[in-house]
Amino acid sequence: MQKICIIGLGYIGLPTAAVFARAGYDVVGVDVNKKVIELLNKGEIIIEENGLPEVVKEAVESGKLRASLEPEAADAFIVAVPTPVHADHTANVDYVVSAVEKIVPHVKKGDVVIVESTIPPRTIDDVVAPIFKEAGFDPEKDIHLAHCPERVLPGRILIELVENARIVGGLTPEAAEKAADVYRRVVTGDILVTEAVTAEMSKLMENTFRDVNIALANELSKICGVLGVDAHKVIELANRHPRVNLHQPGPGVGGHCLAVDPYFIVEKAPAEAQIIKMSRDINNSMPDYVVDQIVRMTGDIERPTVALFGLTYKGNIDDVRESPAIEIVEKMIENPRFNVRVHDPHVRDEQVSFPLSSFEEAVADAHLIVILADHNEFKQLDQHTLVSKMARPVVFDTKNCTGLQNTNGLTVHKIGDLRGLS
Ligand code: SAJ
Repeated sequence: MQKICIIGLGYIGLPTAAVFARAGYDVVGVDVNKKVIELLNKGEIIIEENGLPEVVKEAVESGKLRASLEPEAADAFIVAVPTPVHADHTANVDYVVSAVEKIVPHVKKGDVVIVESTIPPRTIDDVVAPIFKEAGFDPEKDIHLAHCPERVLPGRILIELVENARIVGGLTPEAAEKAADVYRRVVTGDILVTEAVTAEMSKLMENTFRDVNIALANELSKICGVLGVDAHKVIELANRHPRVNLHQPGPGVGGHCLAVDPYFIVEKAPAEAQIIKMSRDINNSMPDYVVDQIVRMTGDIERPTVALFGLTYKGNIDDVRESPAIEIVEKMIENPRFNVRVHDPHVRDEQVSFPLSSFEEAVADAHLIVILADHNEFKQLDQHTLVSKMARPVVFDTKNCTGLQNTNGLTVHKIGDLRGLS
């Protein structure tokens, strides 16, 4: 096994290509984006990821990594293209299908074909294998077909690609073993071999586990809002039990994984996937819940100035995909009752369709600041500055991250702790 062809040079495919090249494989990376190909062949990239520019540059300079618009013959093929969703939340596997169709003419008997893209359960069996069958292969005998889901966290991709345990699910046991061999040269974490459909379900359940648990925390926060209890204290105390791990409530669940993957299970077993579907609904209800609380907090003011802080789906990143904060901002801007200001030190103007304010502009004469992302900048907000600059010093912290206190003229409400609200 020497040469690997990787289809899709995005957040997963590119670091994978670079890490495999560093480990000694001859890697050709394939993408439909001409600019990505041209840049990569010069050792440059457009993706932001810790340490990646250096690893890519070295791999290209050593001759182990190059890029091409077309796939070519190799010993192993790895598909790492996005799986977008349709408007009804079902998975759109068109990119996976077209990537596989593109490699088929270059695949020979005995090659390994791995799909890393997140896919609904049974996609390898019911969608990918039939493409090879159609092309005259026996997918169980002629090739080694497997699903090996990626499970890295942006910011830590280069570390997690190597250190995380990997699940390798084969269409046959032999396929799983052959695919596992591809990773063994690179991965120091455990390699866990199984069937393709089990690997598909495992990946989806990792993110579903988090989504369902966050929904439970969000439901708890609503219940505590009604009962006059501090949900954060409840979580802190309950989590002292050795086998309990309640998650944190927030303004909703964003990103392109947790807010998306559970639907791939719902799509395949809608009657059975009850908790999973309900959890999605609960998490999706949070932006409206936040806006309802803002209305409560400002009901006595004619046209309150509300400063919304943080747009990204989680803290200290610049990614606004599927962000509940964006939904909240849009709902607030639509509502003529409010004078809305939006501030996020991690987001650039061209990423959003509404104007952004500096911290000073956003805070000046505001009646309420709403924290929607746990950026470090917001964890360090200065109590005195807020009290002196705001028209009415009230903060609604939906991420429970600021550490601001209900003292010295400041009022602090939190999702999960609305005891101060009449
Ligand atoms: N969130 C809460 N409460 C919590 C934890 C998270 O409201 O207690 C929210 C966050 O604010 C955010 C969302 O959930 O809006 C998702 O954030 P995250 O950090 O949990 O996950 P992602 O989407 O950045 O990355 C996940 C990871 N999966 C798991 O941790 C199981 C990552 O390892 C996967 O590689 C990635 O999904 C993926 O590609 O599937």
